[in-house]
Amino acid sequence: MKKKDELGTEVAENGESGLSRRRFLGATALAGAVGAAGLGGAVMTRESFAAAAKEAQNKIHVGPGELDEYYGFWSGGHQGEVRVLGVPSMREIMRIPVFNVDSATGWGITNESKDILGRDKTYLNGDCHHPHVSMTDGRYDGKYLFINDKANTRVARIRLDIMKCDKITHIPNVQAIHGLRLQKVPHTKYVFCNAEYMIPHPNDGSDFSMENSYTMFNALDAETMEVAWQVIVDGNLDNTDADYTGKYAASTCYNSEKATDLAGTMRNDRDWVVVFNIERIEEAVKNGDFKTLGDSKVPVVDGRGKSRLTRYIPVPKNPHGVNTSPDGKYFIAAGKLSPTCSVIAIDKLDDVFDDKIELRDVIVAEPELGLGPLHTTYDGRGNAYTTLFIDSQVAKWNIADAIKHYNGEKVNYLRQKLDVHYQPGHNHASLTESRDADGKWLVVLSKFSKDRFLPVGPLHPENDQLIDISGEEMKLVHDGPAFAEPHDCILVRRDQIKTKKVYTRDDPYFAGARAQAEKDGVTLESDNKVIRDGNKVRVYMTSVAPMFGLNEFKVKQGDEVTVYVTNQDTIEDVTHGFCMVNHGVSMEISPQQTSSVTFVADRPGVHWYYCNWFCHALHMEMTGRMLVEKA
Ligand code: K7E
Ligand code: CUA
Ligand code: CA
Repeated sequence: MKKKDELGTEVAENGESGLSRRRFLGATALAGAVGAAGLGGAVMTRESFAAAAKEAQNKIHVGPGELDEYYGFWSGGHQGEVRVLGVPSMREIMRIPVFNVDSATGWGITNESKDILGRDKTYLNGDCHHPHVSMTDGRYDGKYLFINDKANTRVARIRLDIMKCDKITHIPNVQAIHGLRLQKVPHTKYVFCNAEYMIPHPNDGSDFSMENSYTMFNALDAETMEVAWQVIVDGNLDNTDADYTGKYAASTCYNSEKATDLAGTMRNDRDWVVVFNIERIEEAVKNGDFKTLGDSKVPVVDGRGKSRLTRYIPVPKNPHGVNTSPDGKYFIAAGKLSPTCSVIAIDKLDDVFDDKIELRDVIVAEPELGLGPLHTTYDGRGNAYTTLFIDSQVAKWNIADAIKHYNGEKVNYLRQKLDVHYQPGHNHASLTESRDADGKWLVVLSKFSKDRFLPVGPLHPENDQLIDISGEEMKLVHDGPAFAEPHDCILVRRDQIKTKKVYTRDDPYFAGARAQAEKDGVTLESDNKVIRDGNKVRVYMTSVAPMFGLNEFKVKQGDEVTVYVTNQDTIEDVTHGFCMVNHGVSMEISPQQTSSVTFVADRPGVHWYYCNWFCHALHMEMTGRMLVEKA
């Protein structure tokens, strides 16, 4: 006999499922749950939390002139950028354009950015999920930040000394890079990234069947940003993380069914976490035990079935996040359609790869936490914090107690459940992905904000909530609206990042401009010259507040004009801009930087250009004229 629970899920009367009546969810229950959270109850919640928030507000107050304790790097979701916030104030400090086009800095407009974005394949959109900071010996080294682009199958690197994107790699042979994590130990040699969707090979329209489709786990060399190798897997790939020995990475798969429809992806009660043996993969590549696909030269190894390179650990059900505990002991996979998390003991992986134990023997706990567990983060004191999407909560639980409970001891591993607003995806505790996890702050990235902010029409911001986890009890202290849609963020201690105040003149960021100037016999730092090269015209000019080195230059209609501007100012914060009116041309030139932009002077007449970053009392007067002669 069946009855229905409050979400409309059919459950067994006797509850003998081994877990609870809320065991597994179907799509109908999911839809109902999200809808329910959208109805009443929210006002009560808001009021009760307001009191608690008051109490903790002193803690997050960063007064005028004071600095935040942490850098927070937020992915900009399908807006395509990375944002820099200060934590705990949650103030947005900077935006780093990556896969988008940015009018202020000229990203996507300048030659420097186009060279990075790629001249042959240019997209105007991106979809960032997972920002991660490079590591040395399991600690953030502050050198780079990496981010995925699910929309166009790319991975980008940001130089943290200047907070600009300096490399973008398009991953061949796959579609949709989703999960991304870095090798932590001995240092970030590899960027691991999951391609989510299975495609046929070759994908040339000759075969649309799923039987011949597969996807791959990818490793990029973090320095060259070239793809080092790819591993063919069974099923699809969702999220990933790496361990603290450098030997293993693990990825979740929610589509072990190889389904192309929603119901199909939920058919199996268990999918899996696939564990990659990095040493064995490197060995196979070294021994030439690989193939290549299409035009790509990337070594492709086969990790399917009973491969030596992988192990498929069965876990319930459509698992999503996988997160390594900062003590290096566990990969913890969130069950999504199961109310559980699966705790994988990393020190048992050697044995499972040597076939000394069964696949499920690596599971040392599977605590039941609530509905829709998506991601887990850690405080460095043995506690885990798992987001419950459907329950709109964060569950704090103790890993050691969960293991005892799994072994039959009567202990309660659950410490607290806190309501969040609403429907959280990732959560992220300070320094949680490193050995330095300090258990001070928890950011919960909620997908829905409903009544939390002034209404702005049908499209709502997301709500990034800051929670104080320094004590026994989690306390909500701040609501932070965010534009579409920061899946994840990372918090780094402020002393772990060292930025430049002005550019150094030998910066590789504008090496291309320097090379061209040398060919033209031009010194970027001092010359103001116009070089004609057929119908190509290169205009070199300096800028010092509040003047451009050239207040006019002359070209012919139809010329392809490249303007190079070098900012001679050495004073921190004196950034100039270059905007050519009615030409779609705009760019940033920070102190000691050179920037360049190319456009066609297609209309005769006078065309004014001006500085568009406020630099001086006479900033308005920082202008010039492009004089275009009729062809
Ligand atoms: Cu859960 Cu792309 Cu990490 Cu969204 S992912 S939430
Ligand atoms: Cu230079 Cu404003
Ligand atoms: Ca599934």
